[in-house]
Amino acid sequence: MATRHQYQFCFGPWNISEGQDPYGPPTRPAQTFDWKLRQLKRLGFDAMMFHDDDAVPDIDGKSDARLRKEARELKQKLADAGVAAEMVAPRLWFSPRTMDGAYTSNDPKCRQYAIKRSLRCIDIANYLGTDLVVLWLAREGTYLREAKNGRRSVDLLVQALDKMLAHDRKIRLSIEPKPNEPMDQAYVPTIGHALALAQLTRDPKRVGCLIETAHAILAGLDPADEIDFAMAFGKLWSLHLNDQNGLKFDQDKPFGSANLRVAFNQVRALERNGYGKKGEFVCFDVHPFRTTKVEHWLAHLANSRRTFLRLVQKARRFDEKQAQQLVAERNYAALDQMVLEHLMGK
Ligand code: XUL
Ligand code: MN
Repeated sequence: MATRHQYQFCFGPWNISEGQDPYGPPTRPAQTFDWKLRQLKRLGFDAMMFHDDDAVPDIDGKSDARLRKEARELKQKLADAGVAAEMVAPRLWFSPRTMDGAYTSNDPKCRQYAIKRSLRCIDIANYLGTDLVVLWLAREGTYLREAKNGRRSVDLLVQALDKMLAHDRKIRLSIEPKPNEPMDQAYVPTIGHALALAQLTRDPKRVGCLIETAHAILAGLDPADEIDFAMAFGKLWSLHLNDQNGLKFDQDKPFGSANLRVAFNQVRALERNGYGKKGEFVCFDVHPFRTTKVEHWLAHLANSRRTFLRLVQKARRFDEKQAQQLVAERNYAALDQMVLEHLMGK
């Protein structure tokens, strides 16, 4: 272990959310973007991540010139605040035109819209000074398998990625896999799928991935193994740490909230691979509990960052020599208890 470096932290405007769920309305009033930006800095974060329409609201109704103007104004605002833009992600799940999927929609006009919107998202990334575009392929899948042709969907995904790679020779695409929700079954459920898809594109070295803890757990995988796998390929370009209590709706709990040991092992994986050394950010895709009062509205972000930093200390102080000794003796019962004792502390 022992690659010691400072981590840089990030969240998105949507992570200071208002509490609505499929069964009920918001429980907190909306806050302005400027307020969120001030809180980000105050909490010790370094960067903000964006959906295209977080950066330029109502993007579909705006001309390219207007888009450029608003994105540049935002860039200035971020520079004044000393905050970097980490990435921009096209919101391809909200419009009526992405109801049946974006790049894999059965309607060619809708597919065209999705690609055009993605190219505009790349333009925004350029204006904001980041080369990273994140693709959460929210509706690329099916509610019923007979509705789409799986093989054709792979071809359509590759065609869409190729158009984005051709649009800008510097942009990097980070695929954020998720196995389900909103779809019953998604076409790109794991990091293995994302990296395999990258190989089919015109420029595989510019297609990488983003791991979200909750999404890996929803796929029945250990997020630490997903981190090691992606980093073995040099392809982990962003990270959404959070937590998830088993196979149910996407919970976006604070980091470590459901399973501290799983969180510890993610930090160990990041440490051993040197995540962050090339400027990658640790982002927390966490949400406040619906019950959260306005005065406690930022606790999930501050707590996730604190837990992460405490787990970095725990990872760095873990007695590797003793652990390796127990591994050599195949005494996994003692190793198991050693980890628990380490996490519980004195
Ligand atoms: C969805 C999710 C998104 C992406 C950004 O589950 O995690 O917020 O991270 O589009
Ligand atoms: Mn996410």
